[in-house]
Amino acid sequence: PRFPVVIVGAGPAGLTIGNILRAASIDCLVLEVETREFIERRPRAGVIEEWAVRGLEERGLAANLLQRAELHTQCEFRVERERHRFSYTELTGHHHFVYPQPLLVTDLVREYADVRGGAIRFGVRDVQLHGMDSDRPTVSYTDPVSGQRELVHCEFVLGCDGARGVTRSVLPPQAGIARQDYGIGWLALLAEAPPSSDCVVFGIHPRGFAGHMPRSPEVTRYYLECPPGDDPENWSHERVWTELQERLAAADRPPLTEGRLIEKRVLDMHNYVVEPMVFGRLFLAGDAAHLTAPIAAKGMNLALHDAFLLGDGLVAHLTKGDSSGLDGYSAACLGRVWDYQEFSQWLSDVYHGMSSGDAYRAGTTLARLRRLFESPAAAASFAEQYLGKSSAS
Ligand code: RFL
Repeated sequence: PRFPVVIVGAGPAGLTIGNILRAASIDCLVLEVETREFIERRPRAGVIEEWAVRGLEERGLAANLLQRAELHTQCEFRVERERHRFSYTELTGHHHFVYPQPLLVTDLVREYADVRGGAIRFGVRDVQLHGMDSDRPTVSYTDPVSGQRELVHCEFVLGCDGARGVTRSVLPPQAGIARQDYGIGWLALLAEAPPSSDCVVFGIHPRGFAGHMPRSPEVTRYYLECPPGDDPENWSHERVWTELQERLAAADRPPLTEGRLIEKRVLDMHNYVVEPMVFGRLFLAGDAAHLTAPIAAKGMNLALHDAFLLGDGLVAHLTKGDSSGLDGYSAACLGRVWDYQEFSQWLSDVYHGMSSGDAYRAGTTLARLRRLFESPAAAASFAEQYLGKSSAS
């Protein structure tokens, strides 16, 4: 078979690009290693920035999101049992949307496969790329039903297969990959419990960072800083709730509402950036190209940003012969990527300074927080970065 574009990975990046291509009647094939049921349920991100929602809306992909997402206008820091509200919408006029990633993926896959008639294969095995530095690239994979190897001829391959995918592995050894490791773990939890506050809460505590993120009226995401590589089995129900109660405590608030833990995973906080994001006919997008630890909730937003630029660039190239978008793709993405990486690093220092065991870092962390609460200029700068650059490019 022959498709102008093969997309490896049906996450937010791959599916958004597929939808943009189908809207321009360009044929593409999406190859996904998991089943459809699995990707429609995989819990992950929740926070989507305003410009990203606008970008989805302009491409006809935000109808359910706009009906069902919650709007967030403020967050709260809890430090030394005191609460500090931070109303970023008051400062900027902008807000966050909260819409669980599985719901967005469900919307995108329905629109792509069932409405726009895009081709997609689930459960494929052993995807391999060939000839990315030629003008006749091919992609091969094992079909899960027949067990046969299939070979697809194409013009472009899009590596949208996330942090653990295979497409990045065909980059030549001289490709630049910048890496950074915080040496910190986060226990990522989903609790069957209503949120205990109307907004995101950050607990900055000598025992370690803790986060509270409302996801829906029934489900709340929590994070607990832990050693990197820690075993989730070390974290019993009792231990999790004791630590959350302590690290998120505020003198004037009742204890958190507890509930059954339905997800418990340890994430090692690390980052990488592939630069440039293009190798011959292979274009990387989303987590395949750059990972930001979920510290600042930026990963899916960056994936969507790449997807808009790459989708639009491919449409211009394939329908009008205008390759300016594709030529400028990597540089246009990396501006935002590095901006968000830097913010994530700044925020990591704030979240983890108190628990670093280093009195000097603890002191500078408290100074940063005081500046944020007391200086309008510092507050405005934080709000701008927390919300993400508002223009879509
Ligand atoms: P995805 O979503 O990982 O999708 C990649 C897809 O490729 C498939 N795949 C393959 N397919 C074929 N062949 C192979 N060899 C393949 N290998 C993998 C995978 O099955 C999958 O379906 O990448 P994409 O599209 O780049 O999207 C990136 C986002 O998913 C990611 O950045 C966010 O989830 C990060 N993130 C957050 N981002 C935000 O913007 N806001 C948040 O609030 C936020 N919270 C989070 C997060 C990530 C988290 N985890 C689990 C790391 C919270 C958590 C806990």
